[in-house]
Amino acid sequence: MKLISSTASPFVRKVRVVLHETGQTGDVEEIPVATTAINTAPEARAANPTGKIPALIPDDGSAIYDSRVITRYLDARAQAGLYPAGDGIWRMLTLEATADGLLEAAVLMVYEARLRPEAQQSPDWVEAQWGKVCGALDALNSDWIDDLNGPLSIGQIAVGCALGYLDFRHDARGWRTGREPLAAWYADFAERPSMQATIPAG
Ligand SMILES: N[C@@H](CCC(=O)N[C@@H](CS)C(=O)NCC(=O)O)C(=O)O
Repeated sequence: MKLISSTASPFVRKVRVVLHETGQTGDVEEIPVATTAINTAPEARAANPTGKIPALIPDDGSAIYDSRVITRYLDARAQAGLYPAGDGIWRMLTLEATADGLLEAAVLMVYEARLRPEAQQSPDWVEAQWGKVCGALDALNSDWIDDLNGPLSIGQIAVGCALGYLDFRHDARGWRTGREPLAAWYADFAERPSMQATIPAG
């Protein structure tokens, strides 16, 4: 299998952590690309019509995207149990969506600063995105700690990668302040070998 990837992308990181946690790193050849919302790498466009990464190309050549689909595919392939059976799946997918929603807002903030000419940037829009990040952080801190402390799951991996991205790109915002339970959970989770092996760079 081939993974269209980047060491800076938190969505790719979710996939890379799942590969580590499920013992599948040796089954994947990573194809690193430099792609942005306004300058799409040809490999990303060829694998995903929206040009976004990650995209996974299994050996039969049919691409799978986005990160949520890829992680579920890899979990099924390894029968790893990162997604619960039965009704628990809905709460798990909601946790994953909370982390991904946080990430989407955090990534858009970076695009605004890096990709849009300074005169066109909107501080109000950036703060509105940060408001979404904070909403997700507050929910994780108050409603999801028991789930985060349960058996390893896709929800934990998604939240771990989201918080890692805040440290990587938005460290000055101080997301831990007033969210001690979430900060304590992340301090432990970040020590997992899968997280240490996928620390973002670039
Ligand atoms: N919902 C997608 C989001 C992926 C995404 O936004 N990836 C970013 C990199 S972190 C990207 O490819 N950006 C380029 C673009 O927006 O065209 C997923 O979970 O895979």
